[in-house]
Amino acid sequence: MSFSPPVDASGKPLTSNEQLIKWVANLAQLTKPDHVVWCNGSEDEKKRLTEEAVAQKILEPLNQEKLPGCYLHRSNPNDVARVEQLTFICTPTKDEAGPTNNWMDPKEAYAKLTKLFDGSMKGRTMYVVPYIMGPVGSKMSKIGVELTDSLYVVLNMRIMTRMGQVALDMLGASNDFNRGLHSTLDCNPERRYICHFPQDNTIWSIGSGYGGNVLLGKKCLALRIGSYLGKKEGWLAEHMLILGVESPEGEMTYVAAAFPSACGKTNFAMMIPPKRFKGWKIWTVGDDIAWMRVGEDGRLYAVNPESGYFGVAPGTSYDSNPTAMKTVAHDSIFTNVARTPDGDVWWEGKDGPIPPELIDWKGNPWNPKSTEKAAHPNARFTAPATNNPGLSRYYDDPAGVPISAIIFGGRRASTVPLVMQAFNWLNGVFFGATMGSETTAAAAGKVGVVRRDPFAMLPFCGYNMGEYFQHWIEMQAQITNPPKIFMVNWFRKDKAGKFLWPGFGENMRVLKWIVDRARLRVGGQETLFGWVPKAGDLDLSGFDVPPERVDEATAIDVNEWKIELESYADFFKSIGSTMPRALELQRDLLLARVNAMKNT
Ligand code: OXD
Ligand code: MN
Repeated sequence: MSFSPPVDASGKPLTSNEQLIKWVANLAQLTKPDHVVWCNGSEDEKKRLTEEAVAQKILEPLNQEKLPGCYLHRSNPNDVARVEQLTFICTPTKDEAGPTNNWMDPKEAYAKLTKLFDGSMKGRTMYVVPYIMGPVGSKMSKIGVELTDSLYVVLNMRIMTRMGQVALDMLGASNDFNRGLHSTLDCNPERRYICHFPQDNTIWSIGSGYGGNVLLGKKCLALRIGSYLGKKEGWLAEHMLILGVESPEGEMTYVAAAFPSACGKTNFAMMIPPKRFKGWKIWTVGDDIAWMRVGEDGRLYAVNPESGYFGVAPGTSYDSNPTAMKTVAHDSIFTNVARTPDGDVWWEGKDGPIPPELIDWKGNPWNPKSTEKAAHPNARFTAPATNNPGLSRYYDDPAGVPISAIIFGGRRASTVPLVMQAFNWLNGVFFGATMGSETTAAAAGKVGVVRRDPFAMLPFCGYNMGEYFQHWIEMQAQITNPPKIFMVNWFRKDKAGKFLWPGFGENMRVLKWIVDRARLRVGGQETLFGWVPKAGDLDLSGFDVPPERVDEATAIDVNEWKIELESYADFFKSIGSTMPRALELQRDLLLARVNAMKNT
């Protein structure tokens, strides 16, 4: 095998970056592929690789009239989701990874995985996938190169990142790139590891072919390594959507929001305001990840490092998210959805009647009497951002968009009001650090148990969680013109267990209050825990929910909050010695106030 500088299919050199070429050569020597193919990201290359994927039965063409440019992939049934128990942060000491991460000694991890990678690509092709996370040419962007033996990964990375020559050009001769190595190996959970080496800006992933385990730009680089780099370099890598709210007068306000999985982040990022909000428009900048830096004007600016959506298909419909349905209608890859006899896709919660016969996600015949789901609950679509009819025209802006409000949310049946604004930055960090969500029937274990998921980053923070909290606290010194911080809860229930708030497009009413608060032009009611809208502050015109229910959704119950605050004690303790005192004192102060109130 030759390791001379790479050329593309037409013989044109792709790069002369010696460090990169040497690194690829070393890993090719280890993994021993039959061929090494450097990807340039061109349309021709996409066509050729897609044809190869079809020939190898990695992709199945769908009905090209109904879904032009769309393909179906069925993963190994043992490989359908991120594997948190097999995801490791490999830092010199365990304390650097902290109590919320699995830790492995870097020497041990390299030794163990080197054995597994040895010869892992024999008989296969190694694809060299250079990519940019973030807009081309932005100082907020980062470059990665993923070496993979999976065509599925290449074609997904092509959608999810700015991939190919553009990344090599931006990298130039620099050695500053994330080094990613991935092999599907034999897709055996016994030999599956997702290892991050933050100090080396390196990710090694083996034994899986699915989503967040293998599309290394996404959770691995943009969040785990990204959060580590953010701490080191003074910025924030967050599990947040970014959207722009445009008023009928053309005023634009940008908001970033963190919600744990299954709380409707993609829906919120693509929201269609209800009829009452004629002339209002929501523009999507991103649906999953935000990288935020302080600009010269002291404001926080955000870019979406991704260039596509890797969204959960089940539950997505013209009813719940018409924008997403339009976005996935062409040039998209569907993973583990069901297929109709005429080559359309289907999943539970899609519009229209349930088809009488389908091929399920495992490739078996399915009918409505079948006891198993037709689509896997974590079935996904991979769609280019540019397909989104509501894509912000600033989504690709190297400067990012200025953030006026940050929202933290969770799924809570009680206690947490529909919306509440923090008094100040530290109080907002406290909101983020204490975020929680109730387990649903979809997950194994007891239903309705609150799980703490600070900043929705529990599985994605690449270093010690207490130090991450501290980093958020310290960022205040840099952000002289900070966004306002809010907490929301669309999922509060009444005593009969019914949702008090309809959610979806109606969330625009809450968003409008948030925008108006951020712009200091609407009232609010001070409570012990933050500002909430008082009667008349929320725009409820044309709303068919009775006002008493809105009052119930926005109410603060001091007794519930006492239990809530007390419940933080164990969680804070579990963070250990890095838990910032400032956040513990926030809790103590609130509890003291609650107790004082109860005694009066
Ligand atoms: C995702 C996740 O896939 O958060 O975005 O799990
Ligand atoms: Mn996510």
